[in-house]
Amino acid sequence: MGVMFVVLFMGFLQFCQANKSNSSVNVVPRRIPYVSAITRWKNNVNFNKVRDYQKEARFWPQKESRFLSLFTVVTFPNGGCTGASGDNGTCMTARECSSRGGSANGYCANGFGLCCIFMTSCGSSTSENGTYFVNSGYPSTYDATGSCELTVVKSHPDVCQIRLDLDRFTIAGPERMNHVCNQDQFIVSGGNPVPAICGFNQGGHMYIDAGIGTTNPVKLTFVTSGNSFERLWKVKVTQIPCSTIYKADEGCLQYYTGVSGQLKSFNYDPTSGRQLSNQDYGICIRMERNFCGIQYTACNDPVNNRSRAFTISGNSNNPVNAMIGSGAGPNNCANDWLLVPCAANVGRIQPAQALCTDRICGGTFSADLSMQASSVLSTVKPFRLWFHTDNVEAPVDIDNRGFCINYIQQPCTNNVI
Ligand SMILES: [Ca+2]
Repeated sequence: MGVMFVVLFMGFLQFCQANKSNSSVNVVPRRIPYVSAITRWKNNVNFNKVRDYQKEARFWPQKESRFLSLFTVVTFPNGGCTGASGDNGTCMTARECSSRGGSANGYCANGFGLCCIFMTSCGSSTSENGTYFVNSGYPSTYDATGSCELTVVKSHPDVCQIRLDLDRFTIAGPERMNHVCNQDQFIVSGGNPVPAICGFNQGGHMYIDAGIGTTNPVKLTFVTSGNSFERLWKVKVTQIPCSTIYKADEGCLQYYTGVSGQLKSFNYDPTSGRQLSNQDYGICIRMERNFCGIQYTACNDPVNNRSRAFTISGNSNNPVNAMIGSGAGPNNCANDWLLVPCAANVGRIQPAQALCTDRICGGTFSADLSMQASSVLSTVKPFRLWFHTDNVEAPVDIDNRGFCINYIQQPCTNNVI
């Protein structure tokens, strides 16, 4: 009975210690199964986990191993967890969660820790990795005018990117004539230039360059104005240290990994989504090992008879051919375009196979001037696309949806190098 009490008591001390340090960046499991170091920690006298651990192991190796077997039972990592609600949080003690402004949402670490979720709204500031930025009144919708801002402060000077996951994102869309976001807008400031977006963007993401070292904070702002509209947003804010392998490549607003996937322009929806004006950004796809090319194909459009999965210029209420190149003629892409480096249609017959184009626009996805959609191959490395739109649509460009494109990387062979 006495041993049990000692085990539980020491376990409790260790549990507290495991959460003492702010380690949302480095999620190494903590194992601190020794006694005198804990006493030092308790008294707050020069406690240093690594140093003291090594000292203990050096002077009392047998004692060390004996206590290891007793105390490892309460070891738990102070890392990521999934709360009962499905949201992501950080595993910590109830006290620490409360003092850092989070809310406990289910257990983690076999019940020794609580999954602490950070959720905040207008007018606040956060330095917690994984904070959710939600509309006022969330999970109810918000229907009022105003400006709702979150200030994101780096959790550590080593953080150099911020990833935004648009888990919920419904605000008013762009106006009908020129597709400009002039009612509601989502604005990111303080990092690299990011185009303002609006409309429906659930499932989308953005990477914000936060600079190196201690820099000005990044600000996320939802501006809501104009007509009554049921707005809803929940943006997950993840802080990414420079040294991690999951950092996006430089200059990529969007960054995809994996051999295959799907890319969509903001506010894409085949039924009613309007392509946003004033866009200018890079979309990057990580080159997977042993893949040398990438093939793009317009997504299926389950709604329209003639696919609107790639409608960037022209009046897409009528069939519009693919347009290519950067000149100023009617079949060129001077204003709005998706840049696919040295794109060529898959299966094109020689000798034209060697020809390639860069900008694609119009109402059909193809690297040729054609009414027939085609898969398009690019072997320029790294794999990147650029999307650009100006601030004019009407009267030439009408009801364009933007793009939805599936990609699949192509293995290195004699034909794809
Ligand atoms: Ca335009």
